[in-house]
Amino acid sequence: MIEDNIGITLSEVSESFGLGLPVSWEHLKNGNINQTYRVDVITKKGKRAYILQKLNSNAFKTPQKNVENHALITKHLREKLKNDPDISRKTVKLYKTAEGGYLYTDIKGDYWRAMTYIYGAVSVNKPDDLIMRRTGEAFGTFQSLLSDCPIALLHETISGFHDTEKRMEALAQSAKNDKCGRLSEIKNEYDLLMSFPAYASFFRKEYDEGRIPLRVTHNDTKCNNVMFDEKTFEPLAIIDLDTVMPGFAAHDFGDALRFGANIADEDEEDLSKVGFDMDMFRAFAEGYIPKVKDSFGTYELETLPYGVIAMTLECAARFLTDYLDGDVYFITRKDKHNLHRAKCQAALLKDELSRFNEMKAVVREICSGNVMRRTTYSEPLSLKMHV
Ligand code: GN1
Ligand code: MG
Repeated sequence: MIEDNIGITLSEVSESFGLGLPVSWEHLKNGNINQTYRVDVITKKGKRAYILQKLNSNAFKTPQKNVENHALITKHLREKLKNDPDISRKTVKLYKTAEGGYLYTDIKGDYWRAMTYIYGAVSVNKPDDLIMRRTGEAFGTFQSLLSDCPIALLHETISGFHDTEKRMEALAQSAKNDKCGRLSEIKNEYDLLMSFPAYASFFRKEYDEGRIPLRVTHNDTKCNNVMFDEKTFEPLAIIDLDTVMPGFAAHDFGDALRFGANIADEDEEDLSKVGFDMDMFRAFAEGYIPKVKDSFGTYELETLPYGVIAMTLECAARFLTDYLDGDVYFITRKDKHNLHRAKCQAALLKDELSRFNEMKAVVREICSGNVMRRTTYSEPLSLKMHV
């Protein structure tokens, strides 16, 4: 929902970052948490676009940590990409206010930041196999470029963000409270999600027992968080760095597939349309694994498919929790939106579980270099229709 007087607020924010007065603006509606706008200002060199973003202070309690993480990651990436002629489109710069901070607080107390607008770039909501492969390459490259980023300097912007067990406990608590009287509507999904405690605890145990490391991970690896060149569909930059934190690589792998390998949309109401596409799984894995293979141990690579199950279970639980709590976290765009999202993720989870052994076999095949069947990729031009 666009708030009243947003044009005035955007002007004030834009000026406070020294960008000038916007002559036009557009609300970009991809995200479920923050509010994002493109503003156009007139400069001596002509019209220039920037991204202004209002941080969701319910999700992000300490916005200063978000911008500090963002600045740290960007500095690290810029150092790695310093010889790349297209560096300005491959990293997202944060602008400073006259006071020297990365945040501006408006009259209502909301926090804003200003960032680079990447020219000649698009994001994709419904990927095809080529986009999935390139999304895999992009997140694999991101992972590998950040492998030596000082993890101890990163803040936890949301505590326990991908602590799946904690998410399941929160769901159980919300069901117990049932403060909106919605529990009876979600009983089947609730019982289904609660029946997989071993998947919910899998990564915590693997880490506790020293079998997998913490890495700098993105934690929100939907394909629409990759910007692609609008002509070649080569990946440019990874955006939405709010949840870059110490985490498990398999969660990044899994979340990308939860979103991108679902044949249907994330909130599809017709559950007969929901399903997990193994060709998309293979395409993403063929992009991602070669980029990380040398730095991950064999065991860590084998855990990647568990990330798909854990992230789908967790996301279903989060949507269901928010439905029970009265839709207080995710932006909702239609009636019972969180309920539809949760049902869709639960249906996807069932299909993923039936494909789990196949997922493991594909990962093993790619890791061994002994590829039995490679995805044949679509032509880049056909992608236009998915944007
Ligand atoms: C949120 O706002 P967006 O779309 O980038 C959420 C993710 C969920 C996703 C589900 C900070 O991401 O964790 O997977 O919605 N981000 C946060 O679409 O909670
Ligand atoms: Mg996000």
